[in-house]
Amino acid sequence: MLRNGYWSLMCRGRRKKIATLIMMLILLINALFYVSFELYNTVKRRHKEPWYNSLHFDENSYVDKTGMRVVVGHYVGGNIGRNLSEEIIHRNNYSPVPGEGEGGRPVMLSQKELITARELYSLHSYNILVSDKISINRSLPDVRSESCKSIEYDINNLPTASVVIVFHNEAWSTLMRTVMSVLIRSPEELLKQIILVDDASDRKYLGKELDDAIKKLSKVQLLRSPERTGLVGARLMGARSATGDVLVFLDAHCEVTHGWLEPLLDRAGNDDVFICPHIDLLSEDTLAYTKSIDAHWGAFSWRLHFRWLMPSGEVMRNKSEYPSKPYPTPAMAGGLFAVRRSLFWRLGGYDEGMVIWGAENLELSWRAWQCGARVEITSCSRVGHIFRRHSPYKYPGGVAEVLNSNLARAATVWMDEWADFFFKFNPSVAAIRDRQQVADRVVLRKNLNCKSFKWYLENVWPQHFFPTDDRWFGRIRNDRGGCLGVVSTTPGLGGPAVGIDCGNDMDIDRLIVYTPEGRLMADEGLCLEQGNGRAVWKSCSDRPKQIWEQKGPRLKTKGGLCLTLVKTDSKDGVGSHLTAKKCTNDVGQIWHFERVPWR
Ligand code: LR7
Ligand code: MN
Repeated sequence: MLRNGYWSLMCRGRRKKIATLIMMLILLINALFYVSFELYNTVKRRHKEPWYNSLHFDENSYVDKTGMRVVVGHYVGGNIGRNLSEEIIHRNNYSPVPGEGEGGRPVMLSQKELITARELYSLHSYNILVSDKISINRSLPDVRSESCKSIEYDINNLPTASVVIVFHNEAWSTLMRTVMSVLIRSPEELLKQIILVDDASDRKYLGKELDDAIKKLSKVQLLRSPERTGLVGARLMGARSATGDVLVFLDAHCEVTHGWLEPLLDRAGNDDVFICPHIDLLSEDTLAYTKSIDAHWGAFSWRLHFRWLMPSGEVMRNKSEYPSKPYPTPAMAGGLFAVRRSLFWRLGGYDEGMVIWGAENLELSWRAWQCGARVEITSCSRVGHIFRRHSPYKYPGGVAEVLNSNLARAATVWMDEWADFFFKFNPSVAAIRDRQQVADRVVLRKNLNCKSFKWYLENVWPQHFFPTDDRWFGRIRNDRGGCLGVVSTTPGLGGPAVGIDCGNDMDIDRLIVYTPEGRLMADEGLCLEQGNGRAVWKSCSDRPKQIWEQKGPRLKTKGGLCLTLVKTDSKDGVGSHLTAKKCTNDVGQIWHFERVPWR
C-alpha cells in the first residue's frame, strides 16, 4: 500500500524530480568549485606569506576590538592547583614531541589531553601540557620588519650583556626554553652570562635536577634566594652579581627571536635609556608565537594599572617614517628591558621595599624619566612572552596588601599632587600609606635632582587623561537624572555611552576630566565621541568628533549639535543613550557640572 503510493508519487512527479536532481547537481558542482577555489587561495597565500601573518591577535587578553589597547594586570593570586597530587606538582614532565611547536606554530591537543591540560592549568596559568611537548630548542619565526633585518651592527663595538632571569615555581620547560632561546640566539661575544635567580621556589624539579641541568650549560649560573622576596629582590640579587656592561632582564617564560639582542645593546650603550624589546605573544593555550600590534606604548590608568595604549600622533608619524628607530614610552611593562649596568645603579637600582609583584615597573619608569633618563621600545628586538590572566603563585600577606603597598610606595615618592589624587580615590591604598618607609627613596630623588611629576605628564605623556589644575574635574549630571560615565566590564574597552547612576564623590567611574580643548575624558583614556547616531566612549585621540564645547549648560559638537540624554521610560535617565541632536529646550540637553576636588 505504502509502496504503491510512493511509486505513484514518484511517477507523477518524474519530471519535477529530474529537474530537482539537475538543480542539486548544479549546486554540488558550484560548491565543489568554490571549495577548490578557496583551497587554491589558501595554498597560494601560504606560499606568499609566512603562516603567522594570517594569525589574529588574541583579542581577549591583549587587544580590544578597535585593535588598540591591551589589558594586563588583573591578578588573582593564590590560585594553586587544589586537587593535584604532590607527585604531579613536583615532577618535571618535559617530554618533547618532534616537530611540535616548531616555527612558533600552535600545538593542538587531543580531546583527552585537553581534559588533563585543563586540570593542570592552575599550576602555571598556562597550558603546561603543550609547553612540555615543545622542544626547549624550538625554532621561531623572524617577525622583524625588513628595515630591522637590514641593519648591520658592529658587534665588536657593542657592550656585553648579563641576562637576568628570576623565577618562582616556574615550569621546567618554559624556564629552560627561555634560557635556551637566549643561548642559541645571542652572539657568543655579546653574551657575558645568564644569571638565573630562584626566588625560593618549592617545586622539587627546580632543586637538584635544575642544578645538574644548569651545570651542563656554559655561561649560565643559578643563584638562590633563601627567602621569597619577590621579583624586585630577586632581580637585585641577580644584578649585583652581574659583570656585563648591560643588564638585560627577562621573565622566566619568554622566548627571544633571531637578532633580539643587538638592537637592545646598541641603544643601551648610550647610558641614558631603559630600552625594551617589542613584546610579542606566546599563546597561553597553544604557545603559538604571535606578533602583537606595532602601535603601542605603555602607560597607566587612574588606579595605576599598567596599560598598553595607542602612542601619540607624533610617535606614530615617526614610527612610520623610521620604523627601526626606538621610540619613547611613558612606562614600561616591567619584565623585559635592557639598561647599562652603571646607569641602573646610578639611578638607584630598584626600590627594595617593593615585595613580590607589581608597581616596580611604574616606579622605574617614572624614576628614569624624571631623573634624566628615558624609557624606549625598539621594534627591532622581538621577544615572546606568555601573558597570563591569573597569577599562579601565592602572595604572602595577600594580593591586595602586596600590590597596594608597592603602589603606595611608588606614588608617594614620585607622583607629587597626583599621589594625593591616587590616594583620595583609592582609600584602601591610602590606609596603608603611612606604613611605608620611603625616606631613602625620597632622598634618592632629591640627590638625583629629579624633575616633578607635572613635568613628566606635560613632557613625556602630554596625551594623558589625568586631572590637572587647568582641567575641570567632577561629575556631569543630566537634568533628566543620570550622569556621564563609562559602563564596561573590560577596562578601557569603551562602547556606547548611556546615562549612569550618579553615585557619590568617590566613584571614580563617574568622574570626568573636561579639558580646555573640549575633551570629555574618563579613566582608562576614554573620550566621549559622537559616533554615527549614538555617542560612544572611545580611545582619546585628536578626532574633532571628540570635541564638546560648553555653552552655558549645554555641550555642543563642532557642528553645533547638543549632547542629549535621550528620553526613555527610565525615570532617572539611567541606561538611556546619549547622542548629539539639534539643540532644543529638551531637558536631556541640560548638564550640571558638579566640580569634585581632585586632590
Ligand atoms: O614573588 C615572585 N618572585 C618572582 O621571581 C613573583 C614573580 N617572580 C618572577 C616570575 O617567576 C616571573 O619570571 O617574576 C617574573 C614576573 O612575574 P610574572 O610573570 O608573574 O609577571 P607578569 O608578566 O604577569 O607581569 C608584568 O608586571 C610585573 C609587575 O611586577 C613585572 O614587571 C613583570 O616582569 C611583568 N612582565 C612583563 O612585563 C612581560 C610583558 C607583559 C606585560 C605587560
Ligand atoms: Mn610574565
